[in-house]
Amino acid sequence: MKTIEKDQLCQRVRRGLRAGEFALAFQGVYNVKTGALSSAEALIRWLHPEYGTLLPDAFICTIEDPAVARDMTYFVIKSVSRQLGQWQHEGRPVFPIAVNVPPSVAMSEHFTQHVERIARSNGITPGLLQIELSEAEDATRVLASKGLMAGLRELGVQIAIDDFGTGYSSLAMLSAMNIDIVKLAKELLVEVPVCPRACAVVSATLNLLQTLRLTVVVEGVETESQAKWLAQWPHVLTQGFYFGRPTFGLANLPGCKRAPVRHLELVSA
Ligand code: G
Ligand code: MN
Repeated sequence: MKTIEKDQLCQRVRRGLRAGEFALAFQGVYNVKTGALSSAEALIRWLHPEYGTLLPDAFICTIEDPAVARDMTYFVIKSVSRQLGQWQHEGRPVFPIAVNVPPSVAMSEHFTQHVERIARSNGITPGLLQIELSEAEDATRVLASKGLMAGLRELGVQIAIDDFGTGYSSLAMLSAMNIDIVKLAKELLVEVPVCPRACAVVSATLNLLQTLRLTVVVEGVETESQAKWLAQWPHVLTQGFYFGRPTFGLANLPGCKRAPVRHLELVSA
């Protein structure tokens, strides 16, 4: 995309964020064996006045712009916190929700304080938020930032590495002590369980992550045969079309009425 066009799209996205044109879809994360809901991921959608509902592919290139990255991330954190606060206020069982945060935003000044303030002002404990770091080059720098990680961990915020196994994500990241969750890239699962080589890659990775006692979410689970194969690792969590597609509104999330799986401290505003 030419620079001028991209600048215009960036400005249009920021205007759309202010104008309420963006909304969140939620996709559940389920225990592979029991099917119980464990958490969810917030996925942004643009309800474009002319083009209808747009998936991130259509506008995610704008996230390279620091202002878009900041505005979009805080929009998502605020919206998730508000919906969880409302959900909890209605007396429903709450569960953690993951937000995708570009490493540059996670490393920006006062990020931890902003997360805490947004959560508490909506009446939820910050521990209900999970931060997903995409497999970008600078994710490693976030993990190496002791001050940032300590601050987030004190709040009870869990850190996930997204799309593990593709792009910039490396095995070296796993030796960082401060990751809680690893999300396996959906690309790894495409030929499972049909192709023995694909199965060997996933199986070795799951064994390693189990040894490290990390929570694992396998993404892109689309078929029953994939789910059955993954159930060899009974603690594995899964996210994908087989268990549930992204849906608007927490109430439409399959299995949400049977949460919670975890007991978290409930706080008031
Ligand atoms: O990079 P990240 O893991 O955040 O991307 C999640 C994206 O993957 C979402 O846009 C979601 O719609 C998509 N997705 C979720 N489940 C599946 C699935 O089972 N198969 C495929 N192909 N895509 C999925
Ligand atoms: Mn993600």
